Amino acid sequence: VEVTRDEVELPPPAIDNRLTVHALWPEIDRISTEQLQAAFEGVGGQTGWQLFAEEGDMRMYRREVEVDGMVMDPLKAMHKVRGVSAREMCHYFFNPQYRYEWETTLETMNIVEAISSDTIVFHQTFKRIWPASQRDALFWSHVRAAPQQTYAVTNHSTTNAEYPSNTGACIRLFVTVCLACRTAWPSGEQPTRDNISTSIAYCSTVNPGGWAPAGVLRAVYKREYPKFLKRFTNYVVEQCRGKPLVM
Ligand code: 16C
Repeated sequence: VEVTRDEVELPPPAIDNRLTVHALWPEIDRISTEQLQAAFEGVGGQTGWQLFAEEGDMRMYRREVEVDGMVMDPLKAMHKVRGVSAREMCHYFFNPQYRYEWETTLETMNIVEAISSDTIVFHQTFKRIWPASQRDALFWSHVRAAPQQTYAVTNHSTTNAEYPSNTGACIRLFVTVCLACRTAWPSGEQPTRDNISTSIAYCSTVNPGGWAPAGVLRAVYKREYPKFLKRFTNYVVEQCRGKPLVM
């Protein structure tokens, strides 16, 4: 069997055993499992999610949460994309070599620790939101396969003595993000680019880590989250065009 370069780099279908011996493994496994489970839970009825953006198949919901006057609104977005698989989606979201091409909030990205083929620790700085101070984040990122043609990437803040927080110009923010994707196609058929569709659930909670004006912050995320999800999904569709489908 000939394996193309792209296939080699795609997220592995099983957990990399270099991860399971790492000190972060119990936390990574627990949070990734919780996030993936919550990602596909509904948003209707008494769940408290309020719709704030809608375009085509994309819907974005938030819950208003403030702690000591700081906005920490959880976000949940649902989308559906045709012609690309869950594995391909997660490949482009996880892999640092593509990040500057779709991530518009980014100023810098550094790999702090490459733990395994499915787990990397990143340090990122973000564009400044006036009039707040610039932010940075230090987080692990883990990609995994799950039953029912599902792949998910979970990002969650961590600490590292070599990357202390709040020492320079940046205030450290805290994130928990999950991009969960599930691919379906008509029963009785083989999956192809023409008949697959991938359901996406993107969940994000950002704790700004220090003072930032609530009104500005809500206005920024209402604009930036839809922009991110549209741009990222279009980017993956473009990247996959004309390439063999990888499930
Ligand atoms: O999930 C996304 N990206 C991943 C790979 O980078 C990763 C990143 C998570 C960080 C999310 C926090 C981003 C804070 C950006 C603040 C600066 C925005 C400036 C834009 C204006 C020019 O999981 C995709 C992330 C899409 C982020 C959309 C923006 C969300 C803003 C939330 C409020 C942040 C509070 C900042 C306090 C000043």
